[in-house]
Amino acid sequence: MHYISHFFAFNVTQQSIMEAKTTEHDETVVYSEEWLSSLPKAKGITEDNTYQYQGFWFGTISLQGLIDCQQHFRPRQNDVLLVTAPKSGTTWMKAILYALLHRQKYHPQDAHHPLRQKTPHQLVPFMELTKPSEYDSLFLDSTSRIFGCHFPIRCLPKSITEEDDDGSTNIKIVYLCRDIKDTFTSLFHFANKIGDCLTRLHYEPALGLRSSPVSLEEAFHLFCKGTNVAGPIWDQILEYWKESLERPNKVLFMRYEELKSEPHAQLRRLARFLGRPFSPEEELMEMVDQITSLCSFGSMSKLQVNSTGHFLPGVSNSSYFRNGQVGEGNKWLTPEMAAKLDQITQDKFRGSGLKL
Ligand code: PAP
Repeated sequence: MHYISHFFAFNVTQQSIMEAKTTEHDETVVYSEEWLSSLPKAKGITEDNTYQYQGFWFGTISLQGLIDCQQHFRPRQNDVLLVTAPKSGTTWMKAILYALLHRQKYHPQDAHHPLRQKTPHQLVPFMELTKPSEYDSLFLDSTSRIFGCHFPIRCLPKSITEEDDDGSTNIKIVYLCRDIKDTFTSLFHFANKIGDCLTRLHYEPALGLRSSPVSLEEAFHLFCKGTNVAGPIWDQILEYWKESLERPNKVLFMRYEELKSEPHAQLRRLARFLGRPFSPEEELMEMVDQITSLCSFGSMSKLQVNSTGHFLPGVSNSSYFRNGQVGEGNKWLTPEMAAKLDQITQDKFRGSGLKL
């Protein structure tokens, strides 16, 4: 058994990444208050407390979901796992994946398309929020199970990361990241929406979510320290980047900004990776454009299901749709904050070939 639980937030080296890839998960861990209290603990941004496990920081719910996943998840052929750091475009990519993989059954222009009735988070559940007993039952009417999560690659069970003997892979991983300053800005706003919402609803803080607003300065400090969910964000991104270079058939590395600037090209790239390229007939009937339109910010954010209610107790669905712009970080951060994030990003990614 090998743990990397005391990994230092700003110290991911090439060697540690290689080590992490061989990390064995402790099958005997039992999620409990006692076990939590054995882990390093720190303030989070969206959570009151986060806990460090295998080198990354998690809220209580995500940690419970992770342990369940490590111990009970068994992949099936055609499964897809979407991984993101929080606020990198998860909701958007969930919608795209759902529309793409179900396009035969549900035409994107269908007025009763599931994406017009349910939030992307209901159709593509977070692994963090899914009980082992639901791994199959949530997908009874579907051949493809699509899950989302914020788990670092080193934390995924081998059943997900390893390939079959013949080199084929039974679960594909789509990794989406976003400009770090924009991700932070989005996270900061989201954290304060949660605070708002919880106070309004007098919601019991059962999910461990923040119960009061956080200042820009404090959120920034915690983000740089890396004690937010799936933080340090740079380490999560870097590990998936390296894996995508080593195993391009297993991990597809995507960027929010590219999805914005060239949605059609990125959608085709995604479809090819998933083994579901658009046929000439589909191209002719402009299926790519129809999926892009259905999943666009303008279309999704206006739907009643996304602008009212809450799929997660105490968190309004509308808080997943702020404005979906590129470059917001430069508007909200002071020049010093922006420069600091740029510097950390540059230092962390140096030599990796990755630029964000
Ligand atoms: P999550 O990781 O907690 O699920 P996530 O969906 O990644 O959250 O973050 C929401 C962000 O994605 C918001 O960004 P913003 O705060 O900068 O506005 C949200 O607006 C954006 N977003 C949601 N849906 C879309 C979409 N269809 N197109 C573009 N951006 C979107």
